[in-house]
Amino acid sequence: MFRSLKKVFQKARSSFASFRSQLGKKIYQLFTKNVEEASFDELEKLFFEADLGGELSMKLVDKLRILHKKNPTISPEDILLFLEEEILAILEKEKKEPMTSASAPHVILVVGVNGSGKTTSIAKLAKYYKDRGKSVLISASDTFRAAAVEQVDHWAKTLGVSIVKSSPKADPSSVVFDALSSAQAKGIDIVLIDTAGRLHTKTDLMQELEKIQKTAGKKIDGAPHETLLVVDASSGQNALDQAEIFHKYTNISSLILTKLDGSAKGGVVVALKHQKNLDVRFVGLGESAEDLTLFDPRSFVKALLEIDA
Ligand SMILES: Nc1nc2c(ncn2[C@@H]2O[C@H](COP(=O)(O)OP(=O)(O)OP(=O)(O)O)[C@@H](O)[C@H]2O)c(=O)[nH]1
Ligand SMILES: [Mg+2]
Repeated sequence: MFRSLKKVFQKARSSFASFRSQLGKKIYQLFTKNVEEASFDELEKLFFEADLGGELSMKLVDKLRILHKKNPTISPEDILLFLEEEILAILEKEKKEPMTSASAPHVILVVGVNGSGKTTSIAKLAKYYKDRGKSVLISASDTFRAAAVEQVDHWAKTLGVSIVKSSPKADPSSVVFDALSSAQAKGIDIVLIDTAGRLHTKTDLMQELEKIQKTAGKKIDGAPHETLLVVDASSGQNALDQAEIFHKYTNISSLILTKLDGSAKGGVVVALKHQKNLDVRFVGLGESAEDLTLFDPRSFVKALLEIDA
C-alpha cells in the first residue's frame, strides 16, 4: 500500500515532465517528520511560496489541520492525495468550454505584459491549429517595435502560415482590419492577433486594446471570439493584478501559462482560478513551436504535487 501510493506522486512521463514543482516533495518531507503545530505554519509558508495565494493557503492549511486532528497517524501520501482532490476541485469548478464561432474565421486576440511569451505562443498556436488541418493567418499587430514584426514574420515563414503586416508604428487596429479582410478573402479558419506587450497599469495602452477589439468586432461578427491572456508562470501574485486589469479592458476568455519548463512555480494557476475564475487553456513548456500543451487539470495537479521533482 505504502509503496503503491508513493508511486502515485512520483514523476510521471507526463506532458508536464519539465515542470519542477518542489511543493509535493516539501510537503512529503514535512509530514514524514513528527507533526506538530509548527508543521502547519511551515505548510502555509510552502503553499504561499508556491504562489497559491494567502487566502487559499490558509484555507488548505485549516482543512489539513482538521484532517490531521481526526487522524493523527495519517501518512504523507494520504495528505498529498487529500490535497490533490482539493486543488483539482478548485480547478475543475465551472470549467468553461473553449469558444467556437459560427463561421470562419475564428479570431483569437493574444494579450499580455512585456515579454510574457505572446509572440512565441502565437507561433505555438499557429502550429497547433495547422497540425489540426486548419488554415492560419497571423496579424502582426505589434507595430511598436520593428523587431516584433520581423520576429513574427520569421515564425510565419518557418511554420508556413499566412501573415498580414504593416510598417512599424502603424496603428495596430488598422493591421487587424487588413488581416481580417485578408482572412475573409482567403477563407482562412483561424486568425491569431499578436499585440505589443504592455504594462497593465498604462491606461492609454490598455485603451488601444479596446480599440483593437472594437475594430475586430466591426469587421467580423463576434470577433475576437477568444482573448487569451499570456501569463509567465513565474509572475506570482502579480499575475492576479494582470488578469484583473486586462480582463477589465478585453474580456479574457482564458489563459496561456508560459515558461513552466524548469519552473518551481505554477501554483498561480490555482490562485487565478480560485480568485478570478480564470482557466488556463494552454501551457508553454519551452521556446519551440511544439512546446505547447493543452492544460489538463489532473496531470497538472499531479505534477504540482509530485515528490521526486
Ligand atoms: N523557456 C521558455 N521560454 C519561453 C516560453 N515562451 C516564451 N519564451 C521565451 O521568452 C522570451 C519572450 O518571448 P516572446 O514570445 O517574444 O514574448 P512577448 O510577450 O511576445 O514579448 P513582447 O512582444 O516584447 O512583449 C523569448 O526568449 C522566448 O523564447 C516558454 O514557454 N518557455
Ligand atoms: Mg511579442
